[in-house]
Amino acid sequence: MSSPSQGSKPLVVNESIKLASNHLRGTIASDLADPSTGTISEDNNQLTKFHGLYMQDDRDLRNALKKAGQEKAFAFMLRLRLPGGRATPQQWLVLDDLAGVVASPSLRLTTRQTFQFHGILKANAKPLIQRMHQVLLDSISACGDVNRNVMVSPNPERNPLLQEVHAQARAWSEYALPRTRAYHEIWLDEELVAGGEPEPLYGDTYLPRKFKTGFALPPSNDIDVFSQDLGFIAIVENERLAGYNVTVGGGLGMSHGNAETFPRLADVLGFILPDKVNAIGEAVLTTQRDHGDRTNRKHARLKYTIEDRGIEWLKAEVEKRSGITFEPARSFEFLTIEDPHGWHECADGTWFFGLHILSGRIKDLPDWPMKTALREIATVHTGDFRLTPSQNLSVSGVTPEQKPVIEAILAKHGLTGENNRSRLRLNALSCVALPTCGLALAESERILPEILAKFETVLEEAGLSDDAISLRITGCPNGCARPYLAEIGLVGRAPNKYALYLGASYIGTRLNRLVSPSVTIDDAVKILTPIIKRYALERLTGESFGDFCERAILPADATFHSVGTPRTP
Ligand code: SRM
Ligand code: SF4
Repeated sequence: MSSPSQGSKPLVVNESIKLASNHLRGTIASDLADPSTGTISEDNNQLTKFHGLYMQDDRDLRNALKKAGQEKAFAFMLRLRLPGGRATPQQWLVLDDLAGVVASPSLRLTTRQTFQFHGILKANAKPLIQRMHQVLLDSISACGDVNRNVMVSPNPERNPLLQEVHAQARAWSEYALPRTRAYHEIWLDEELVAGGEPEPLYGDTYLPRKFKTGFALPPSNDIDVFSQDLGFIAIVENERLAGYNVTVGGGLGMSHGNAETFPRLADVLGFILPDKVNAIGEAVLTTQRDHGDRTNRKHARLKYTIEDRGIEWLKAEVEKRSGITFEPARSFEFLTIEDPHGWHECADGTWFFGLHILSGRIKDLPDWPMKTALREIATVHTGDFRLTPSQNLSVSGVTPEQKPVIEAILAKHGLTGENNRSRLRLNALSCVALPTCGLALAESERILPEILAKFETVLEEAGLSDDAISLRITGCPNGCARPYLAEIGLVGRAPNKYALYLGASYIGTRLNRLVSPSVTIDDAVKILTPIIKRYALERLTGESFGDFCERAILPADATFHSVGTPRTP
Protein backbone atom coordinates (compact mmCIF):
# COMPACT_ATOMS: atom_id res chain seq x y z
CA MET A 1 0.00 0.00 0.00
CA SER A 2 1.43 3.39 -0.93
CA SER A 3 1.45 6.40 1.41
CA PRO A 4 -1.65 8.52 1.19
CA SER A 5 -1.36 11.77 -0.73
CA GLN A 6 -0.65 14.79 1.44
CA GLY A 7 -1.31 17.54 -1.09
CA SER A 8 1.75 19.55 -2.05
CA LYS A 9 3.50 19.36 1.33
CA PRO A 10 6.60 17.14 1.57
CA LEU A 11 6.35 14.15 3.88
CA VAL A 12 8.48 14.14 7.03
CA VAL A 13 11.74 12.21 6.93
CA ASN A 14 10.33 9.42 9.15
CA GLU A 15 8.03 8.47 6.29
CA SER A 16 10.91 7.73 3.91
CA ILE A 17 12.80 5.90 6.68
CA LYS A 18 9.80 3.62 7.24
CA LEU A 19 9.23 3.12 3.52
CA ALA A 20 12.85 2.18 2.86
CA SER A 21 13.13 -0.06 5.91
CA ASN A 22 11.78 -3.30 4.41
CA HIS A 23 9.15 -3.46 7.10
CA LEU A 24 11.17 -2.14 10.02
CA ARG A 25 14.46 -3.97 9.38
CA GLY A 26 16.60 -1.09 8.12
CA THR A 27 20.24 -1.77 8.88
CA ILE A 28 19.66 -2.37 12.59
CA ALA A 29 21.41 -5.75 12.56
CA SER A 30 24.67 -4.36 11.17
CA ASP A 31 24.55 -1.35 13.54
CA LEU A 32 24.24 -3.75 16.47
CA ALA A 33 27.30 -5.64 15.29
CA ASP A 34 29.44 -2.48 15.01
CA PRO A 35 31.71 -2.34 18.11
CA SER A 36 33.18 1.08 17.23
CA THR A 37 30.32 3.00 18.83
CA GLY A 38 27.76 2.54 21.58
CA THR A 39 25.00 3.98 19.47
CA ILE A 40 23.17 3.31 16.21
CA SER A 41 22.36 5.53 13.24
CA GLU A 42 19.58 8.11 13.53
CA ASP A 43 17.51 6.27 10.89
CA ASN A 44 17.81 2.99 12.75
CA ASN A 45 16.96 4.73 16.01
CA GLN A 46 13.60 5.62 14.48
CA LEU A 47 13.11 1.96 13.52
CA THR A 48 14.20 0.31 16.80
CA LYS A 49 11.34 2.20 18.47
CA PHE A 50 8.93 -0.14 16.67
CA HIS A 51 10.81 -2.97 18.43
CA GLY A 52 10.40 -1.26 21.81
CA LEU A 53 13.90 0.23 22.05
CA TYR A 54 15.02 3.86 22.28
CA MET A 55 18.66 4.86 22.10
CA GLN A 56 19.33 7.30 24.95
CA ASP A 57 22.33 8.67 26.78
CA ASP A 58 22.93 9.42 30.45
CA ARG A 59 22.37 13.18 30.58
CA ASP A 60 24.03 13.46 34.00
CA LEU A 61 27.30 12.41 32.35
CA ARG A 62 27.04 14.47 29.15
CA ASN A 63 29.18 17.45 30.14
CA ALA A 64 31.97 15.44 31.78
CA LEU A 65 32.21 13.07 28.81
CA LYS A 66 32.22 15.97 26.37
CA LYS A 67 35.03 17.62 28.32
CA ALA A 68 36.98 14.38 28.27
CA GLY A 69 36.44 14.15 24.51
CA GLN A 70 34.55 10.89 24.88
CA GLU A 71 31.39 9.53 23.28
CA LYS A 72 28.13 10.07 25.19
CA ALA A 73 27.13 7.28 27.61
CA PHE A 74 24.76 5.62 25.16
CA ALA A 75 22.35 2.91 26.24
CA PHE A 76 18.96 1.59 25.14
CA MET A 77 15.71 1.97 27.04
CA LEU A 78 13.46 -1.05 26.40
CA ARG A 79 9.71 -1.01 26.95
CA LEU A 80 7.77 -4.28 27.03
CA ARG A 81 4.50 -5.00 25.27
CA LEU A 82 2.23 -6.16 28.05
CA PRO A 83 -1.46 -5.66 27.20
CA GLY A 84 -3.39 -5.04 30.41
CA GLY A 85 -0.14 -5.20 32.38
CA ARG A 86 -0.14 -8.85 33.46
CA ALA A 87 3.00 -10.86 34.30
CA THR A 88 3.42 -14.32 35.83
CA PRO A 89 5.77 -14.85 38.79
CA GLN A 90 8.13 -16.72 36.46
CA GLN A 91 8.22 -13.73 34.11
CA TRP A 92 8.71 -11.41 37.07
CA LEU A 93 11.76 -13.36 38.20
CA VAL A 94 13.34 -13.14 34.75
CA LEU A 95 12.73 -9.37 34.51
CA ASP A 96 14.08 -8.91 38.03
CA ASP A 97 17.19 -10.87 37.13
CA LEU A 98 17.80 -8.96 33.88
CA ALA A 99 17.68 -5.61 35.73
CA GLY A 100 21.15 -5.29 37.13
CA VAL A 101 22.80 -7.89 34.89
CA VAL A 102 22.21 -6.51 31.39
CA ALA A 103 20.36 -3.29 32.30
CA SER A 104 20.28 -0.73 35.11
CA PRO A 105 19.32 -2.31 38.44
CA SER A 106 15.83 -0.86 38.73
CA LEU A 107 12.61 -1.93 37.01
CA ARG A 108 10.26 0.89 36.02
CA LEU A 109 6.47 0.48 35.89
CA THR A 110 5.01 2.91 33.36
CA THR A 111 1.82 4.94 33.08
CA ARG A 112 0.62 2.49 30.39
CA GLN A 113 0.94 -0.64 32.53
CA THR A 114 4.21 -2.03 31.35
CA PHE A 115 7.86 -2.38 32.38
CA GLN A 116 10.81 -0.35 31.18
CA PHE A 117 14.48 -1.20 31.46
CA HIS A 118 17.08 1.56 31.15
CA GLY A 119 20.84 1.50 30.66
CA ILE A 120 21.04 -1.45 28.23
CA LEU A 121 24.38 -1.34 26.45
CA LYS A 122 24.10 -2.03 22.72
CA ALA A 123 25.73 -5.44 23.02
CA ASN A 124 23.29 -6.46 25.76
CA ALA A 125 20.07 -5.67 23.90
CA LYS A 126 19.88 -8.98 22.03
CA PRO A 127 20.64 -11.21 25.02
CA LEU A 128 18.02 -9.32 27.04
CA ILE A 129 15.34 -9.75 24.39
CA GLN A 130 16.22 -13.42 23.92
CA ARG A 131 15.91 -14.11 27.63
CA MET A 132 12.54 -12.33 27.73
CA HIS A 133 11.43 -14.42 24.77
CA GLN A 134 12.11 -17.63 26.74
CA VAL A 135 9.30 -16.63 29.11
CA LEU A 136 7.02 -15.38 26.32
CA LEU A 137 7.67 -11.68 26.82
CA ASP A 138 8.46 -9.25 24.02
CA SER A 139 8.71 -5.58 23.20
CA ILE A 140 7.09 -5.62 19.75
CA SER A 141 5.23 -2.37 19.02
CA ALA A 142 5.81 -1.00 22.52
CA CYS A 143 6.88 2.24 20.79
CA GLY A 144 6.74 3.52 17.19
CA ASP A 145 3.98 4.62 14.82
CA VAL A 146 1.66 1.72 15.62
CA ASN A 147 -0.98 0.69 18.14
CA ARG A 148 0.88 0.85 21.48
CA ASN A 149 0.47 -1.15 24.68
CA VAL A 150 -3.25 -1.62 25.20
CA MET A 151 -4.52 -0.53 28.59
CA VAL A 152 -7.28 -2.13 30.59
CA SER A 153 -8.24 -1.73 34.21
CA PRO A 154 -6.34 -4.38 36.17
CA ASN A 155 -8.49 -4.55 39.27
CA PRO A 156 -10.46 -7.75 39.16
CA GLU A 157 -12.38 -7.25 42.39
CA ARG A 158 -14.71 -4.67 40.93
CA ASN A 159 -16.57 -6.85 38.53
CA PRO A 160 -16.16 -10.44 37.22
CA LEU A 161 -16.96 -9.02 33.76
CA LEU A 162 -13.56 -7.42 33.79
CA GLN A 163 -12.05 -10.73 32.65
CA GLU A 164 -14.20 -10.52 29.51
CA VAL A 165 -13.14 -6.93 28.88
CA HIS A 166 -9.54 -7.95 29.47
CA ALA A 167 -9.81 -10.78 26.91
CA GLN A 168 -11.17 -8.33 24.33
CA ALA A 169 -8.39 -5.86 25.04
CA ARG A 170 -5.82 -8.62 24.47
CA ALA A 171 -7.58 -9.72 21.30
CA TRP A 172 -7.48 -6.16 19.94
CA SER A 173 -3.81 -5.87 20.91
CA GLU A 174 -3.01 -9.06 18.92
CA TYR A 175 -5.17 -8.00 15.98
CA ALA A 176 -3.43 -4.63 15.71
CA LEU A 177 0.10 -6.03 15.79
CA PRO A 178 2.25 -5.48 12.70
CA ARG A 179 2.80 -8.69 10.70
CA THR A 180 6.47 -8.09 9.85
CA ARG A 181 8.93 -10.71 11.16
CA ALA A 182 11.64 -8.03 11.52
CA TYR A 183 11.70 -8.28 15.34
CA HIS A 184 12.17 -12.07 15.25
CA GLU A 185 14.94 -11.85 12.66
CA ILE A 186 16.92 -9.04 14.25
CA TRP A 187 16.63 -9.92 17.92
CA LEU A 188 15.82 -13.64 17.96
CA ASP A 189 17.97 -14.76 15.01
CA GLU A 190 15.02 -16.18 13.11
CA GLU A 191 15.69 -16.85 9.45
CA LEU A 192 15.29 -13.90 7.13
CA VAL A 193 11.99 -13.72 5.27
CA ALA A 194 12.78 -12.91 1.67
CA GLY A 195 11.30 -9.43 2.12
CA GLY A 196 7.89 -8.25 1.07
CA GLU A 197 5.62 -10.00 3.61
CA PRO A 198 2.26 -8.22 3.60
CA GLU A 199 1.40 -5.64 6.25
CA PRO A 200 -2.38 -5.61 5.73
CA LEU A 201 -3.42 -3.29 8.52
CA TYR A 202 -0.59 -0.79 8.40
CA GLY A 203 0.85 -0.76 4.90
CA ASP A 204 4.51 0.00 4.21
CA THR A 205 4.66 3.26 6.17
CA TYR A 206 2.64 2.21 9.21
CA LEU A 207 0.76 5.05 10.96
CA PRO A 208 1.64 8.75 10.78
CA ARG A 209 2.25 8.68 14.54
CA LYS A 210 1.76 6.64 17.73
CA PHE A 211 -1.75 5.33 18.40
CA LYS A 212 -3.06 4.40 21.84
CA THR A 213 -6.00 2.26 22.94
CA GLY A 214 -7.56 1.76 26.36
CA PHE A 215 -10.53 -0.14 27.83
CA ALA A 216 -12.31 1.28 30.89
CA LEU A 217 -14.86 -0.35 33.16
CA PRO A 218 -16.95 2.28 34.98
CA PRO A 219 -17.12 3.41 37.71
CA SER A 220 -13.31 3.44 37.46
CA ASN A 221 -11.59 5.63 34.92
CA ASP A 222 -8.16 4.48 36.08
CA ILE A 223 -6.94 4.22 32.47
CA ASP A 224 -7.86 7.85 31.70
CA VAL A 225 -9.96 6.76 28.73
CA PHE A 226 -10.41 10.30 27.40
CA SER A 227 -6.66 10.61 26.87
CA GLN A 228 -6.56 7.64 24.45
CA ASP A 229 -6.68 7.84 20.65
CA LEU A 230 -9.22 5.02 20.81
CA GLY A 231 -11.19 4.10 23.91
CA PHE A 232 -13.78 1.49 24.82
CA ILE A 233 -15.98 2.20 27.84
CA ALA A 234 -17.58 -1.07 28.95
CA ILE A 235 -21.33 -0.82 29.45
CA VAL A 236 -22.79 -3.34 31.87
CA GLU A 237 -26.54 -3.96 31.75
CA ASN A 238 -28.43 -6.69 33.61
CA GLU A 239 -25.13 -7.95 34.97
CA ARG A 240 -23.72 -8.71 31.54
CA LEU A 241 -21.40 -6.88 29.21
CA ALA A 242 -23.83 -5.15 26.86
CA GLY A 243 -21.10 -3.55 24.74
CA TYR A 244 -18.94 -0.46 24.62
CA ASN A 245 -19.18 3.26 24.13
CA VAL A 246 -16.38 4.08 21.70
CA THR A 247 -14.24 7.19 22.21
CA VAL A 248 -11.81 8.71 19.72
CA GLY A 249 -9.28 11.51 19.51
CA GLY A 250 -7.81 11.85 22.97
CA GLY A 251 -4.16 12.83 23.31
CA LEU A 252 -2.12 14.95 25.65
CA GLY A 253 1.19 15.92 24.02
CA MET A 254 1.81 19.58 23.28
CA SER A 255 4.75 21.98 22.94
CA HIS A 256 5.16 25.09 25.10
CA GLY A 257 4.32 28.23 23.17
CA ASN A 258 2.92 26.39 20.12
CA ALA A 259 -0.83 26.99 20.11
CA GLU A 260 -1.28 24.53 17.25
CA THR A 261 -0.45 21.72 19.65
CA PHE A 262 -2.71 20.97 22.60
CA PRO A 263 -4.04 18.27 24.88
CA ARG A 264 -7.45 17.09 23.82
CA LEU A 265 -10.11 14.92 25.40
CA ALA A 266 -11.66 12.18 23.29
CA ASP A 267 -15.18 12.42 21.85
CA VAL A 268 -17.76 9.71 22.43
CA LEU A 269 -18.75 8.28 19.02
CA GLY A 270 -21.53 5.94 20.13
CA PHE A 271 -22.30 2.41 21.33
CA ILE A 272 -21.29 -0.92 19.76
CA LEU A 273 -21.83 -4.57 20.65
CA PRO A 274 -18.91 -6.46 22.24
CA ASP A 275 -18.07 -8.50 19.12
CA LYS A 276 -17.51 -5.34 17.07
CA VAL A 277 -14.38 -4.15 18.89
CA ASN A 278 -11.82 -5.27 16.30
CA ALA A 279 -13.87 -4.10 13.32
CA ILE A 280 -14.35 -0.64 14.82
CA GLY A 281 -10.74 -0.50 15.99
CA GLU A 282 -9.53 -1.37 12.49
CA ALA A 283 -11.78 1.28 10.93
CA VAL A 284 -10.51 4.00 13.28
CA LEU A 285 -6.90 2.94 12.87
CA THR A 286 -7.00 2.75 9.07
CA THR A 287 -8.85 6.07 8.83
CA GLN A 288 -5.99 7.64 10.75
CA ARG A 289 -3.48 5.69 8.61
CA ASP A 290 -4.96 7.14 5.44
CA HIS A 291 -5.85 10.64 6.59
CA GLY A 292 -3.42 11.50 9.41
CA ASP A 293 -0.91 14.27 8.68
CA ARG A 294 2.38 12.77 7.45
CA THR A 295 3.90 16.17 6.74
CA ASN A 296 4.25 17.35 10.36
CA ARG A 297 4.84 15.00 13.28
CA LYS A 298 3.61 17.61 15.74
CA HIS A 299 0.24 17.53 13.97
CA ALA A 300 0.06 13.84 13.17
CA ARG A 301 -2.04 12.34 15.97
CA LEU A 302 -5.66 11.33 15.45
CA LYS A 303 -6.80 14.27 17.62
CA TYR A 304 -5.61 16.72 14.95
CA THR A 305 -7.21 14.73 12.12
CA ILE A 306 -10.49 15.08 14.02
CA GLU A 307 -9.95 18.78 14.79
CA ASP A 308 -9.21 19.43 11.10
CA ARG A 309 -11.97 17.34 9.53
CA GLY A 310 -14.62 17.22 12.24
CA ILE A 311 -15.97 14.43 14.38
CA GLU A 312 -18.98 13.87 12.10
CA TRP A 313 -16.62 13.16 9.21
CA LEU A 314 -14.65 10.68 11.33
CA LYS A 315 -17.81 8.93 12.48
CA ALA A 316 -19.12 8.59 8.92
CA GLU A 317 -15.76 7.28 7.72
CA VAL A 318 -15.57 4.69 10.52
CA GLU A 319 -19.14 3.54 9.87
CA LYS A 320 -18.41 3.24 6.13
CA ARG A 321 -15.21 1.26 6.62
CA SER A 322 -16.60 -1.08 9.27
CA GLY A 323 -20.13 -1.45 7.94
CA ILE A 324 -21.32 -0.86 11.52
CA THR A 325 -23.72 1.90 12.53
CA PHE A 326 -23.13 3.35 15.97
CA GLU A 327 -26.07 3.25 18.35
CA PRO A 328 -26.49 6.29 20.61
CA ALA A 329 -23.99 6.21 23.46
CA ARG A 330 -25.33 4.45 26.59
CA SER A 331 -25.14 6.11 29.99
CA PHE A 332 -22.21 5.47 32.31
CA GLU A 333 -20.67 7.14 35.32
CA PHE A 334 -17.06 7.46 36.35
CA LEU A 335 -16.49 7.96 40.06
CA THR A 336 -12.76 7.48 40.54
CA ILE A 337 -9.33 7.22 39.00
CA GLU A 338 -7.67 5.85 42.14
CA ASP A 339 -6.01 2.46 42.40
CA PRO A 340 -7.40 0.34 45.22
CA HIS A 341 -4.60 -0.18 47.74
CA GLY A 342 -4.27 -2.99 50.29
CA TRP A 343 -6.17 -6.30 50.37
CA HIS A 344 -9.35 -6.85 48.37
CA GLU A 345 -11.34 -10.05 47.98
CA CYS A 346 -12.37 -11.01 44.45
CA ALA A 347 -15.51 -12.66 43.16
CA ASP A 348 -13.68 -16.02 42.80
CA GLY A 349 -12.56 -16.09 46.44
CA THR A 350 -8.96 -15.07 45.75
CA TRP A 351 -7.45 -11.83 47.00
CA PHE A 352 -5.31 -9.11 45.52
CA PHE A 353 -2.98 -6.71 47.24
CA GLY A 354 -2.66 -3.23 45.74
CA LEU A 355 0.82 -1.97 46.49
CA HIS A 356 1.78 1.69 46.12
CA ILE A 357 5.10 2.21 44.33
CA LEU A 358 6.10 5.85 43.97
CA SER A 359 6.69 6.66 40.28
CA GLY A 360 6.64 2.92 39.57
CA ARG A 361 10.35 2.69 40.39
CA ILE A 362 11.23 -0.74 41.78
CA LYS A 363 14.70 -0.79 43.24
CA ASP A 364 16.58 -1.64 46.42
CA LEU A 365 17.53 1.09 48.86
CA PRO A 366 19.03 0.29 52.28
CA ASP A 367 15.77 1.25 54.03
CA TRP A 368 13.46 0.32 51.16
CA PRO A 369 14.36 -3.09 49.60
CA MET A 370 11.31 -3.26 47.33
CA LYS A 371 13.02 -5.17 44.53
CA THR A 372 14.18 -7.88 46.92
CA ALA A 373 10.78 -8.09 48.60
CA LEU A 374 8.94 -8.49 45.28
CA ARG A 375 11.46 -11.12 44.15
CA GLU A 376 10.72 -13.09 47.30
CA ILE A 377 6.99 -12.71 46.72
CA ALA A 378 7.43 -13.94 43.13
CA THR A 379 9.17 -17.10 44.34
CA VAL A 380 6.14 -18.15 46.43
CA HIS A 381 3.26 -16.50 44.56
CA THR A 382 0.88 -18.73 42.58
CA GLY A 383 -1.25 -15.97 41.07
CA ASP A 384 0.07 -13.15 38.90
CA PHE A 385 1.23 -9.54 39.00
CA ARG A 386 -0.80 -6.71 37.47
CA LEU A 387 0.64 -3.33 36.63
CA THR A 388 -1.76 -0.43 37.09
CA PRO A 389 -2.17 2.70 34.93
CA SER A 390 -0.94 4.73 37.92
CA GLN A 391 2.48 3.06 38.06
CA ASN A 392 1.44 0.80 40.96
CA LEU A 393 1.38 -2.96 41.36
CA SER A 394 -1.31 -5.47 42.20
CA VAL A 395 -0.29 -8.88 43.54
CA SER A 396 -3.31 -10.76 42.23
CA GLY A 397 -4.83 -14.23 42.51
CA VAL A 398 -3.65 -14.70 46.10
CA THR A 399 -5.22 -17.63 47.98
CA PRO A 400 -6.41 -17.00 51.56
CA GLU A 401 -3.57 -19.28 52.78
CA GLN A 402 -0.96 -17.22 50.98
CA LYS A 403 -2.11 -13.85 52.30
CA PRO A 404 -0.10 -14.09 55.53
CA VAL A 405 2.95 -15.34 53.60
CA ILE A 406 2.96 -12.23 51.41
CA GLU A 407 2.30 -9.99 54.39
CA ALA A 408 5.22 -11.58 56.24
CA ILE A 409 7.60 -10.90 53.33
CA LEU A 410 6.63 -7.22 53.24
CA ALA A 411 6.91 -6.99 57.04
CA LYS A 412 10.32 -8.68 57.04
CA HIS A 413 11.59 -5.93 54.74
CA GLY A 414 9.90 -3.09 56.63
CA LEU A 415 7.47 -2.41 53.76
CA THR A 416 4.15 -3.00 55.55
CA GLY A 417 3.40 0.72 55.65
CA GLU A 418 3.78 1.37 51.91
CA ASN A 419 0.07 2.02 51.50
CA ASN A 420 -0.29 4.16 54.65
CA ARG A 421 0.72 7.34 52.85
CA SER A 422 -1.17 10.54 52.19
CA ARG A 423 -3.70 10.14 49.40
CA LEU A 424 -1.87 12.93 47.59
CA ARG A 425 1.21 10.67 47.48
CA LEU A 426 -0.76 7.52 46.66
CA ASN A 427 -2.32 9.26 43.64
CA ALA A 428 0.75 11.16 42.43
CA LEU A 429 2.29 10.36 39.04
CA SER A 430 5.58 11.44 37.54
CA CYS A 431 7.29 10.66 34.27
CA VAL A 432 10.87 9.38 34.06
CA ALA A 433 12.51 12.60 32.74
CA LEU A 434 16.17 13.07 33.75
CA PRO A 435 18.68 11.53 33.41
CA THR A 436 17.50 9.17 30.65
CA CYS A 437 14.80 11.00 28.72
CA GLY A 438 16.29 12.97 25.87
CA LEU A 439 13.31 15.35 25.80
CA ALA A 440 13.27 16.37 29.47
CA LEU A 441 13.50 20.11 30.17
CA ALA A 442 13.28 19.71 33.95
CA GLU A 443 13.37 17.07 36.68
CA SER A 444 10.28 14.99 37.33
CA GLU A 445 10.62 11.57 39.00
CA ARG A 446 13.71 12.61 40.94
CA ILE A 447 12.06 15.74 42.35
CA LEU A 448 8.64 14.24 43.11
CA PRO A 449 9.44 13.17 46.72
CA GLU A 450 10.56 16.72 47.58
CA ILE A 451 7.43 18.24 46.02
CA LEU A 452 5.14 15.81 47.80
CA ALA A 453 6.77 16.56 51.16
CA LYS A 454 6.13 20.29 50.62
CA PHE A 455 2.49 19.85 49.64
CA GLU A 456 1.87 17.30 52.39
CA THR A 457 2.86 19.96 54.93
CA VAL A 458 0.45 22.46 53.35
CA LEU A 459 -2.37 19.91 53.32
CA GLU A 460 -1.71 18.92 56.91
CA GLU A 461 -1.85 22.56 58.03
CA ALA A 462 -5.17 22.94 56.22
CA GLY A 463 -6.52 19.76 57.86
CA LEU A 464 -6.70 17.96 54.52
CA SER A 465 -4.19 15.14 55.03
CA ASP A 466 -6.71 12.45 54.13
CA ASP A 467 -8.02 14.20 51.04
CA ALA A 468 -7.41 12.65 47.65
CA ILE A 469 -5.98 15.33 45.39
CA SER A 470 -4.30 14.32 42.15
CA LEU A 471 -0.87 15.80 41.45
CA ARG A 472 1.07 14.83 38.34
CA ILE A 473 4.41 16.13 37.15
CA THR A 474 6.33 15.78 33.89
CA GLY A 475 9.72 17.02 32.77
CA CYS A 476 8.33 18.46 29.52
CA PRO A 477 4.98 19.17 27.87
CA ASN A 478 4.70 15.76 26.13
CA GLY A 479 2.46 14.67 28.97
CA CYS A 480 3.75 11.16 29.79
CA ALA A 481 2.29 11.20 33.33
CA ARG A 482 -0.97 12.67 31.95
CA PRO A 483 -0.47 15.96 33.86
CA TYR A 484 -3.25 17.82 32.02
CA LEU A 485 -5.75 15.50 33.67
CA ALA A 486 -4.46 16.23 37.18
CA GLU A 487 -6.06 18.59 39.66
CA ILE A 488 -2.53 19.98 40.13
CA GLY A 489 -0.37 19.63 37.01
CA LEU A 490 3.31 20.61 36.88
CA VAL A 491 4.88 20.58 33.43
CA GLY A 492 8.63 21.11 33.00
CA ARG A 493 9.77 24.18 31.04
CA ALA A 494 13.43 24.64 32.01
CA PRO A 495 15.63 23.55 34.92
CA ASN A 496 13.50 24.13 38.05
CA LYS A 497 10.81 25.94 36.04
CA TYR A 498 7.36 24.45 35.57
CA ALA A 499 4.07 25.49 34.03
CA LEU A 500 1.36 25.17 36.68
CA TYR A 501 -2.06 23.85 35.71
CA LEU A 502 -5.15 23.60 37.91
CA GLY A 503 -8.74 22.51 37.74
CA ALA A 504 -9.02 19.11 36.05
CA SER A 505 -11.83 16.95 37.33
CA TYR A 506 -10.75 14.19 39.70
CA ILE A 507 -12.25 11.52 37.42
CA GLY A 508 -10.44 12.36 34.19
CA THR A 509 -13.32 14.03 32.35
CA ARG A 510 -12.09 17.66 32.24
CA LEU A 511 -8.67 19.03 31.37
CA ASN A 512 -6.95 21.50 33.69
CA ARG A 513 -6.00 25.05 32.72
CA LEU A 514 -2.77 26.98 32.68
CA VAL A 515 -2.41 29.18 35.74
CA SER A 516 1.27 30.18 35.63
CA PRO A 517 3.48 29.52 32.61
CA SER A 518 6.79 29.31 34.45
CA VAL A 519 7.23 28.95 38.20
CA THR A 520 9.70 27.28 40.53
CA ILE A 521 8.44 24.52 42.78
CA ASP A 522 8.58 26.91 45.74
CA ASP A 523 6.53 29.47 43.77
CA ALA A 524 3.98 26.77 43.00
CA VAL A 525 3.70 25.93 46.69
CA LYS A 526 3.26 29.65 47.48
CA ILE A 527 0.53 30.04 44.85
CA LEU A 528 -1.29 26.93 46.01
CA THR A 529 -1.09 27.39 49.78
CA PRO A 530 -3.89 30.03 50.03
CA ILE A 531 -5.98 28.15 47.45
CA ILE A 532 -5.72 24.92 49.45
CA LYS A 533 -6.66 26.82 52.63
CA ARG A 534 -9.69 28.32 50.90
CA TYR A 535 -10.64 24.88 49.62
CA ALA A 536 -10.62 23.56 53.19
CA LEU A 537 -12.97 26.32 54.30
CA GLU A 538 -15.18 26.98 51.29
CA ARG A 539 -15.66 23.72 49.44
CA LEU A 540 -19.15 22.41 48.84
CA THR A 541 -20.09 18.99 50.17
CA GLY A 542 -18.17 16.34 48.25
CA GLU A 543 -16.51 18.93 45.99
CA SER A 544 -13.13 17.80 44.68
CA PHE A 545 -10.15 20.14 44.61
CA GLY A 546 -10.24 20.37 40.81
CA ASP A 547 -13.94 21.22 40.78
CA PHE A 548 -13.37 23.85 43.48
CA CYS A 549 -10.57 25.47 41.45
CA GLU A 550 -12.74 25.48 38.36
CA ARG A 551 -15.67 27.05 40.24
CA ALA A 552 -13.99 29.46 42.61
CA ILE A 553 -10.43 30.14 41.53
CA LEU A 554 -9.82 30.01 37.79
CA PRO A 555 -10.68 33.15 35.86
CA ALA A 556 -13.22 32.59 33.13
CA ASP A 557 -10.72 33.77 30.55
CA ALA A 558 -7.86 31.41 31.46
CA THR A 559 -5.67 31.18 28.42
CA PHE A 560 -5.18 27.43 28.25
CA HIS A 561 -6.62 25.68 25.19
CA SER A 562 -9.05 23.18 26.61
CA VAL A 563 -11.56 21.29 24.53
CA GLY A 564 -13.53 20.86 27.73
CA THR A 565 -15.72 17.90 28.55
CA PRO A 566 -16.11 15.02 26.08
CA ARG A 567 -18.58 15.74 23.29
CA THR A 568 -20.92 13.38 21.48
CA PRO A 569 -21.49 14.08 17.80
FE1 SRM B 1 5.75 9.16 26.81
C1 SRM B 1 7.99 10.30 24.46
C2 SRM B 1 8.20 7.96 28.63
C3 SRM B 1 3.42 7.56 28.56
C4 SRM B 1 3.31 11.25 25.45
N1 SRM B 1 7.75 9.09 26.52
C5 SRM B 1 8.50 9.56 25.48
C6 SRM B 1 9.95 9.10 25.59
C7 SRM B 1 10.09 7.81 24.85
C8 SRM B 1 11.01 10.15 25.19
C9 SRM B 1 11.48 10.15 23.76
O1 SRM B 1 10.68 10.14 22.81
O2 SRM B 1 12.71 10.21 23.59
C10 SRM B 1 10.03 8.88 27.14
C11 SRM B 1 11.09 7.90 27.63
C12 SRM B 1 11.63 8.34 28.96
C13 SRM B 1 12.52 7.36 29.59
O3 SRM B 1 13.72 7.67 29.77
O4 SRM B 1 12.07 6.29 29.98
C14 SRM B 1 8.59 8.59 27.47
N2 SRM B 1 5.82 7.90 28.22
C15 SRM B 1 6.92 7.57 28.94
C16 SRM B 1 6.57 6.74 30.16
C17 SRM B 1 7.63 5.70 30.51
C18 SRM B 1 6.31 7.68 31.34
C19 SRM B 1 6.33 7.05 32.71
O5 SRM B 1 7.09 7.56 33.52
O6 SRM B 1 5.61 6.09 32.97
C20 SRM B 1 5.22 6.17 29.71
C21 SRM B 1 5.35 4.88 28.97
C22 SRM B 1 4.04 4.39 28.47
C23 SRM B 1 4.05 3.01 27.93
O7 SRM B 1 4.26 2.09 28.70
O8 SRM B 1 3.79 2.85 26.73
C24 SRM B 1 4.76 7.27 28.75
N3 SRM B 1 3.71 9.32 26.90
C25 SRM B 1 2.96 8.62 27.80
C26 SRM B 1 1.64 9.17 27.88
C27 SRM B 1 0.54 8.72 28.81
C28 SRM B 1 -0.33 7.66 28.20
O9 SRM B 1 -0.13 7.23 27.06
O10 SRM B 1 -1.27 7.24 28.87
C29 SRM B 1 1.62 10.25 27.00
C30 SRM B 1 0.44 11.25 26.80
C31 SRM B 1 -0.68 10.67 26.03
C32 SRM B 1 -0.47 10.87 24.57
O11 SRM B 1 0.23 10.09 23.95
O12 SRM B 1 -0.99 11.86 24.04
C33 SRM B 1 2.92 10.32 26.39
N4 SRM B 1 5.65 10.51 25.18
C34 SRM B 1 4.57 11.28 24.86
C35 SRM B 1 4.95 12.17 23.80
C36 SRM B 1 4.03 13.23 23.12
C37 SRM B 1 3.22 12.66 22.04
C38 SRM B 1 2.43 13.69 21.29
O13 SRM B 1 1.40 13.35 20.72
O14 SRM B 1 2.85 14.84 21.24
C39 SRM B 1 6.30 11.91 23.50
C40 SRM B 1 7.18 12.61 22.45
C41 SRM B 1 6.92 12.12 21.07
O15 SRM B 1 6.21 11.17 20.82
O16 SRM B 1 7.49 12.76 20.19
C42 SRM B 1 6.71 10.87 24.40
FE1 SF4 C 1 10.42 12.66 28.86
FE2 SF4 C 1 8.73 14.67 28.60
FE3 SF4 C 1 7.81 12.18 28.64
FE4 SF4 C 1 8.75 13.23 30.85
S1 SF4 C 1 6.95 13.98 29.71
S2 SF4 C 1 9.27 11.20 30.05
S3 SF4 C 1 10.38 14.53 30.13
S4 SF4 C 1 9.08 13.05 27.08
